[in-house]
Amino acid sequence: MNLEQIMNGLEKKHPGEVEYLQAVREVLESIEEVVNENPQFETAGIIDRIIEPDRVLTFKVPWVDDQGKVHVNLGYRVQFNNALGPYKGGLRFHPSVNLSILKFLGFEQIFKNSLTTLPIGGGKGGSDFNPKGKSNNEIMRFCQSFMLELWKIIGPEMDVPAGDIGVGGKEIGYLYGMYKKLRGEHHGVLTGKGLSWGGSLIRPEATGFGAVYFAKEMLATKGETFEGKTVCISGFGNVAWGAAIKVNELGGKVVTLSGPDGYIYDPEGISGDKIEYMLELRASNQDVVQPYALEFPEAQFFAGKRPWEVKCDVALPCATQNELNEKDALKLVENGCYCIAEGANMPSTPEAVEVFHDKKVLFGPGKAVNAGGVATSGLEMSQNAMKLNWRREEVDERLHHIMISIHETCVKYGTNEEGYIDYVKGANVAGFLKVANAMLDQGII
Ligand code: NDP
Ligand code: 2IT
Repeated sequence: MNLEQIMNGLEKKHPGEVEYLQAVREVLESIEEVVNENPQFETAGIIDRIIEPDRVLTFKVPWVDDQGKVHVNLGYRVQFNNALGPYKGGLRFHPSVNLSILKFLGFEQIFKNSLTTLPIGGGKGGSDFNPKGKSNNEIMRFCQSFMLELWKIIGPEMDVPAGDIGVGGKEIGYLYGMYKKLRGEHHGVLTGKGLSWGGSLIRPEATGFGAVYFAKEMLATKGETFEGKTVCISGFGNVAWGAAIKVNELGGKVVTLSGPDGYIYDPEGISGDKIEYMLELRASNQDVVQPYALEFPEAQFFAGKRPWEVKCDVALPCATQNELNEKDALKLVENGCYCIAEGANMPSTPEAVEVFHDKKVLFGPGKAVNAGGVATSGLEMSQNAMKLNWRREEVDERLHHIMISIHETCVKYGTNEEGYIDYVKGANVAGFLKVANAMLDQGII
């Protein structure tokens, strides 16, 4: 496999799709060896086929605001690869959304979903719609208009969307309502549904819980636990919230959270009511964390900065892509942080990942660490298919086992001769092999 030739070709075909090209390069770099050892992959054109999505749907989403003004946003669904099962992956509503970001997320999702042990392929979608400051009625009208196009290409055995940034339980409800009306059927076409109409217990917490279960396994390789550890978290969304709850449960102390406006440092620890306050901040749709420091005066707000300058043992980036750069990575390690587990998708830049690997600290990439969210979506699909609901403990136990199993897989495929675990390599190689072998079995399609 000639990596540079493949990347040059891809750059020519998709100029400027920075995030997508970044994600493809990262995966190809770590699977190069295993591809070269398996000439059957080359013969079947696996790499050329896996790096391009099966199809991309782009559509316009017109909607009317509360003042009667018409707006038009762009909607997308990227169906990347369905070798292992129906396309599966979230919908992101954020003004930064473009095709490159959704292709990067869809590509990552293939390998993440493969790691979960469940039969799900990879996809992603979303819109450049900005939910910030919108009323519930505006969000509802937008979701309904979005679904008027999306419903044509999704279905419980075809493509099963879920939430991501800007898409939580409320949006899934509006999307599901419109789908049900159009299709005239009540089935598990979206995950993250409300509990009384097909949702699974633990799904809202699952990504954050899963990330902390994974980090717990990482710490265990050093004979350590979360007990007494200081933890920096970024973001204040769904993933950050779940992670903060679980870190507290395991005896750790969360001292930061962040938003686009800056970060909060709370030396007394973000626990109990303070975690629930995060939900209020998110629900306000205002995109700011500063009010936390007014509500809890022991906390400080640092405008326009990221939390990576705060001394900690464990860092959990849970906001968005490329939010932790080389300088941040050096600062974290210099301050004694030795375990970084990515709750978000690709939050660390390639240069930051290089720092973590050079300094031989524990570094878990998003596609392994945050796989608990989609894994629990998979469990929601199973419950929908069986038309029953598992108990909270049952879902949590399955999630916990899945995260332990993903960690074991990463260790198996990522441990080098010196005993250092390269979790990036482990996750990419294991995720890839399963999909590549399924593609071989299914012929050139
Ligand atoms: P939420 O919308 O609940 O929260 C996202 C957080 O990131 C918010 O704090 C948000 O603030 C912030 N954020 C988003 N974009 C930017 C940006 N460009 N710059 C700075 N901050 C930003 O989303 P989730 O918690 O669901 O998602 C967080 C991360 O976890 C994402 O990378 C997502 O892909 C990933 N993830 C989510 C899963 C899930 O099940 N929800 C599963 C696996 C991964 P704001 O909105 O104000 O900009
Ligand atoms: O990035 C992700 O894995 C998600 N946003 C969750 C996807 C899902 O289908 O639950």
